[in-house]
Amino acid sequence: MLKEERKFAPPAELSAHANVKADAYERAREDRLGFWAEQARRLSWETEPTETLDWSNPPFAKWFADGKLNVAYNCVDRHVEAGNGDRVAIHFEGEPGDSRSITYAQLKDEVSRAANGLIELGVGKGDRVAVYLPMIPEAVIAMLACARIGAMHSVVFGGFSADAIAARIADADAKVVITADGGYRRGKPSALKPAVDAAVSRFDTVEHVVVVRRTGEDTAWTEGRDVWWHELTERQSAEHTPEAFEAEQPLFILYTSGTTGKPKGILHTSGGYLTQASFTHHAVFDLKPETDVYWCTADIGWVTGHSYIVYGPLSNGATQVMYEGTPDTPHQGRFWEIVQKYGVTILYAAPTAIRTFMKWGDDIPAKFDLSSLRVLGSVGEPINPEAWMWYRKNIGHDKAPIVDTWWQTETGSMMISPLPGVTATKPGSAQTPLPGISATVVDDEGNEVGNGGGGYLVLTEPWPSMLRTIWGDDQRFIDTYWSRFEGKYFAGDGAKKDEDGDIWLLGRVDDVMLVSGHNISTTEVESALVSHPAVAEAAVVGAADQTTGQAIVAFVILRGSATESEDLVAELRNHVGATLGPIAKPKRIMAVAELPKTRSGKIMRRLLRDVAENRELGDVTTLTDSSVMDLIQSKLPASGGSDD
Ligand code: 6R9
Repeated sequence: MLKEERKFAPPAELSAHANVKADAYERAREDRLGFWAEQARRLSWETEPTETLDWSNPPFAKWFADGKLNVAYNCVDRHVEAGNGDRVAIHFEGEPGDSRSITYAQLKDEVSRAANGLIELGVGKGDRVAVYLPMIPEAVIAMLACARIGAMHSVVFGGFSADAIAARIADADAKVVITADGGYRRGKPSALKPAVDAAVSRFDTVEHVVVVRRTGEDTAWTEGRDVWWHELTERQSAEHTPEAFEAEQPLFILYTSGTTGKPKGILHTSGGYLTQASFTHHAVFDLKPETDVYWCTADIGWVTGHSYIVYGPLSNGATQVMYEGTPDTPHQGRFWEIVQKYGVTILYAAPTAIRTFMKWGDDIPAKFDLSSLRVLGSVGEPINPEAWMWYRKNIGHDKAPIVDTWWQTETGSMMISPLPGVTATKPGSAQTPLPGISATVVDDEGNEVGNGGGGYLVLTEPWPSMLRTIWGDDQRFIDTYWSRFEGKYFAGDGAKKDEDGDIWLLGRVDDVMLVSGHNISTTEVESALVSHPAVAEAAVVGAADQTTGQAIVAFVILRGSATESEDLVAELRNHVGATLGPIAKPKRIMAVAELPKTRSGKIMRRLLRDVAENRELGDVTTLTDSSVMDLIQSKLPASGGSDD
């Protein structure tokens, strides 16, 4: 087990004025449902709910079932009605350097026009709308317009292939697709509509494709089906009266493949989802809407973009930054330049980005004024202690607390995380279930492990923003999440509890390696590698091995000045051996320039396993950049590492 002794107390000033203090844990423990009923009152309901949870038919939950609300009203109109119409909702920063700030009053008009536009196209309550857009404000507006009229959005990552779009359109039976001519990525316009055209041509069920003009490049056009977003919305009224829907009205479907298998359409509904997204955003980031400038760098097509760009921050009346492009365009300091420009106070990013910044070097963020930052967040993967410390020192200047937030598409919102004004944080640990959340670690038989023990992460009580099912497949919902351990939600992640009972995430259980009868977590070996000064990022997999069952194969990205050599490989192996014990020493270590990642930055170890075992690559449709795999494969001798 990796040992971590460091601990950082919350800043006194932040603690004194924290939105949520230590007593919240106590209150939630005493009366969990009462606690959530109280959080639901953060929202504006047309009909206040009197019921909190209906768990009479597990695992199908209903939260706040007799309440009625409009999600878009909660994210937009009510802030205008409260006198905050002039507050900026979104500072948009385009990759080429164009920028535009949208106030809540303007957002209300835009969302209303878009809602009226969708109605004109025949979209109504319960219909599905696929959204395939770059990171531009229209993505937020489109999602809220759907919510406003009770239609469900299904956002597909901009950049997925035509096949991936088609599979998602078909599964959800979407009747309208909202896309753009393109977006800017890495300094160039990158077309989006051709992939939509290719996907949509396979169905006769898609009635309209609405196209936002972003790049102005020539775009093929299907008369009668295609509609320009600006033409559609400009002819609409900016008035639209939001109808209140039942709390369990479906809000969206979001497909997750995780890192394996056929995508699952995760279904989220309205009242419970918004309650927890709003509460966690308020609690975990300590957002003060009057003074904070919040920035979540996630893509809108990832659940993090849904809950922490759209629904959480907007329901809380936040001012936020939205950035279209990549962190290295036009230079590797782009993120820090944006923090400086807008005086960003709260930053939420993924470990993969943080490790990349670490690789690029400390001198880059050092050139910018980052003194406005007061809370830093991490999400998407376990953050290695080394990357955590780098983030704290070079971005947070040793003062901003880091909140490592564990959650999933399925959980809808954050579940395990420090509270910045309460928790003494530990590098690499997500630590404690949030108030109102019940999570623990169990062994193979489903028995809770004691402190110091390891096993599987489970959630033991329902929570408001839980997925309600897998779209069209209740049985798969039951099988995937509720069958492994009786009465408990199986998250699919390995975890351990340290001596204080704090939770450490150890990676997906599908990725756990079995070496000579020992379970070894990918996260721990990767963290040990990253703690060596020559390594910026690492991915390890278990590859079939005749003597040990599986052998550990490591792919590493070296830091700026380091170069691959036999000596370095030997040193890294010994370093892992010294940190974790000889059993965890990788059998092979290869330096690579890039690792295969999903669009949300998760390493696709499954593909690395294919490489390490000399197999043909499995499904690569959710990979950000498929050329990465060619590079990695070209490094391997034809015999690969496998003994087969
Ligand atoms: C929000 C999101 C979910 C999986 C999850 C876990 C990993 C996310 C993490 C983390 C360790 C964290 N994960 N946050 N692991 N520490 N703070 O990422 O949703 O894309 O559905 O992925 O991501 O493995 O099970 P999603």
